Amino acid sequence: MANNSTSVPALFQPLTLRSVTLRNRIGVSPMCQYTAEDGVANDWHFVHLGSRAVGGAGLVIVEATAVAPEGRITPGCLGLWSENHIAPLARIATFIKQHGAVAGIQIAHAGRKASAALPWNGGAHLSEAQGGWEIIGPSALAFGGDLTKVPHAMTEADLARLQNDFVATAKRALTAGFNFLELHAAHGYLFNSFLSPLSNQRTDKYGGSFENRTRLLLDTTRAVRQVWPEHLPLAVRISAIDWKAGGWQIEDSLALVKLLKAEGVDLLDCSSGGLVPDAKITVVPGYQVPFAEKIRHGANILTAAVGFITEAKQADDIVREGKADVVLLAREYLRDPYWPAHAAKILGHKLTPPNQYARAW
Ligand code: 531
Repeated sequence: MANNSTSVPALFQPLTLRSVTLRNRIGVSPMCQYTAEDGVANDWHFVHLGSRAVGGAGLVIVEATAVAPEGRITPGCLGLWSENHIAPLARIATFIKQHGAVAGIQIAHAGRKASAALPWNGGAHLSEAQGGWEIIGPSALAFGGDLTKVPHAMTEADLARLQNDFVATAKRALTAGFNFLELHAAHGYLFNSFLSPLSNQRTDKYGGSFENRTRLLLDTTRAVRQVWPEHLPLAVRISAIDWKAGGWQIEDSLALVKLLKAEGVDLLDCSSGGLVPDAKITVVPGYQVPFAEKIRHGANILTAAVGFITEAKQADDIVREGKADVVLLAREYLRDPYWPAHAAKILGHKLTPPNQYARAW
């Protein structure tokens, strides 16, 4: 098949976000590696992320990277709360870009889900004696299950500090050379826990009404947008629904996303769940794609679909049918760093391999 714009599969068509062009619609979803020390990236992160750029991804997003030490999910999570964190991330961002991908980073605060053990050590909350720390959240309500610690309800001073931490971290991400920034507002972490009435029982201007529960995320997005350059794209990941009666629903997401768009958010990364341990989720292939589709059409914004996307045709259909603009692969990318090359073959498309691999692709 001729390699021109009419015959290039939707999955392999470029996408321009502000001044940045993704060579295709395939992204590496931010995936925790639990392998940092004091938040500092190392050779594991370099190889993990670098090999996926070499493998043909259009976008490589560095895992949830904490804006403050107490915002890490586990002691092994990445951070960017100090100048010392910049250099090893800069090496990674440079390599990703050298190999033709957009270098993204997701910045995050884990809120009441912070201070947990590594997953391969059980993932339960760690006491201070075990190397854990005090946690914060909207209200003094524990997540539940193995995450039994009760967060300290944030004061106005804590909220101001949090916003400053996001702004300072966004600036450091820019210094490190990233050209795509994502705010993590999903999966029950700090922003998500403010959004949902199940975790936010505040009675001040950050709790109660929809307007109050969305205030922290919207104020922080506005502050970050002011320091994140106009020519670079900003994304937000949300949990489109809590999968729980009385919780955050898709209509809430639509209303929030319209407001985020007005603050200069370019791409909405649509996940779900993670807010409460007893959510009833039916996980089937592409189970979150309908959220990306509803938000794309209902809020008129570019979306990324994530969650159980594994097959080339499935991914191509999502983009071609206008359900999402980008597909983010997570677990499938842990199995196959060369997924784009394999998908291209299946879809009858020719990728330009790196020179070093040209005789094999
Ligand atoms: C998986 C997850 C997906 C959907 C809901 C809850 C959890 N995650 C996401 C993570 C870390 C570990 C597992 C993050 O978002 C940082």
